[in-house]
Amino acid sequence: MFKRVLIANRGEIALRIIRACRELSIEAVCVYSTADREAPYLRLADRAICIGAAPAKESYINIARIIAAAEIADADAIHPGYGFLAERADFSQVCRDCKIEFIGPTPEAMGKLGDKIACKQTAKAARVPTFPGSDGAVTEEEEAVEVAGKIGYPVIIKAAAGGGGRGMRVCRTEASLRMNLRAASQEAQAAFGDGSVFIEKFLEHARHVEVQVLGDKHGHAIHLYERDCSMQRRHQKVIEEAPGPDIERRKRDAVCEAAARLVKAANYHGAATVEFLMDEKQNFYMLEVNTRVQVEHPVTELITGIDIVKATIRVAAGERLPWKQSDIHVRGHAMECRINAEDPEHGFRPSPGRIAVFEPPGGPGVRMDTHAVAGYTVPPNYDSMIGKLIVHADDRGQCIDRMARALAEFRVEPIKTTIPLHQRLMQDAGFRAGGVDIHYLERLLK
Ligand code: MV4
Repeated sequence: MFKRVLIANRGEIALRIIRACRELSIEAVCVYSTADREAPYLRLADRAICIGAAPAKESYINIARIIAAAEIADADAIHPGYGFLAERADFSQVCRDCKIEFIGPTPEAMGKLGDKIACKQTAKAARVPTFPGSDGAVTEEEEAVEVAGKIGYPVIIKAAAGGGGRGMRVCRTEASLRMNLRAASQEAQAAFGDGSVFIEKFLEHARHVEVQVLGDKHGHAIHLYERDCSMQRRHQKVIEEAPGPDIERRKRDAVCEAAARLVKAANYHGAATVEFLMDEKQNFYMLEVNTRVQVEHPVTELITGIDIVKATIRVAAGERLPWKQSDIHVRGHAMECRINAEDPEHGFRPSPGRIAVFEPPGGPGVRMDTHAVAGYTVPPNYDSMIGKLIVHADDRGQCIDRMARALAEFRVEPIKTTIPLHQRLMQDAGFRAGGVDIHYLERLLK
């Protein structure tokens, strides 16, 4: 096992990784930017090293500074968390070159799954369902028109290098496809340095269902069942839950087994999430793979009892996953509300600043993953998420009631947060019924 791990992240996930290291008797070294200098979680690390100024380019995504900090601290490994450098194959490669273990996939596995076109090809070869569409990138307008004619409109143009919904265009007619193709490619080239685009059948009323997977370095991979993340706004998830509401047993086993097959085919180790869209008949189509621990991993931890962050450290150190697939069971229902320092009353504008009152909820079945405390100042430089409220109960109805109870206990003042939005959603009939689609929240907020 590692002696010392450097955490190349900040905020709640840095704290989550510190806690995992503690329980594994590993020393935790944090890095921080000047904007996070006073953050209280840094005191829970064995050591904290300042790596630069507030802009992420000068600190949290600056590979040279992260590696320098790891060398200074003599860390054996680096945990990237999510965001920042977590899905950068070049960073995984630099870690390898510097003989520091990257706690995550190899650059080769990221290449197979992180690029959307490559991932779709890997998926097809592993008999994982994908949307019908172009085989690989389309460059010629006539080729795109031919493919669209075959699969039928509407179609969607996607950037191979895009993510989180950037670089997508829905085309409902041939004229629109012809109009959008070159613009989409130019936009992708400007945004990602890669102009490759592909097209596929567009699904109108979809749910976002994703499968948590873990792989080790010995060719073993298991899934930890699915999460439903359909409650989202502008590609930012708002609520995640597990298991997915009302998914038929057979469909669910099929999608979860497909996800495990896919990561096995890529010789993947570490945590991954395979994203799918699910149609009204509960058919699944793979979208993309996230090659990291995700924000919403705690809901899966609560229903399976598995510590996913500890598992990522153990498999990176070469340990075998101690579970067979048949050891994994789902118990009850879990839900996560992302608490953002944003004002839902005013277009979700960021609301950074000093938190004078911070009284998080507690009691049975309540977990709070946050780095915030009373007196903490939310810096304006990063993501606005200040914590996650996660609850577990015997079934979905009780889980929602428990979440409503926990939200009612929660006091954060004077900054604005998404707590009132979550309170409203816990009383919303459509949400309570279960199975909302990915456009539900945007419709509700109109
Ligand atoms: C789609 C789709 C419908 N049909 N692909 C958005 C983010 C990116 N990961 C893929 N996305 C979508 N791909 C086909 N063929 C609809 C979306 C989509 C979406 C997906 C998941 C969660 C939220 C979304 C919001 C809008 C569109």
